[in-house]
Amino acid sequence: MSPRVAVIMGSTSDWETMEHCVETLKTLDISYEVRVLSAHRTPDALESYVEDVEARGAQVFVAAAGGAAHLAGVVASKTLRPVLGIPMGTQLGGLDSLLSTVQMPAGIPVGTLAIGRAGAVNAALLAAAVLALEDSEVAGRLQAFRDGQAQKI
Ligand code: RP5
Repeated sequence: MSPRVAVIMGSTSDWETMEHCVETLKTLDISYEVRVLSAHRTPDALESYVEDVEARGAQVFVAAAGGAAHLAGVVASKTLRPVLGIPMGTQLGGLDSLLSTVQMPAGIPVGTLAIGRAGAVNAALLAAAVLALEDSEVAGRLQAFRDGQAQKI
């Protein structure tokens, strides 16, 4: 099955947070692919991957990075698909990553979520909402997720 959501993180050290994104995509039965690629350590591989996974059907990108976090912005520069950025809380409580991800200059947007686990979960839910615009089955599963959440409170 081709991945509808491409999840990219800058380091394996981001996985502890990003597994919450993947778990949420699994809960919603949305196909995904995960890669560790860095805007500064593997820039050529990152560019190739964005092109390749988009050609294979990815509709939404999720990009997570910490520190001087330019990963989401670089991904966004290479695709017209929506890019959701998640700041990792590795240093300075994640404020460095938050500002690096959210403060994109006008012209290349990154939809930035909260720092850490909340952002990871919400990126999956927001990706689902994008897909749900043209997929009523995903919309139904997203509604069921919301209903279940309301029951649990
Ligand atoms: C970023 O630097 C990664 O996204 C990670 O959040 C941070 C630290 O990476 P490691 O030094 O743990 O590989 O590029």
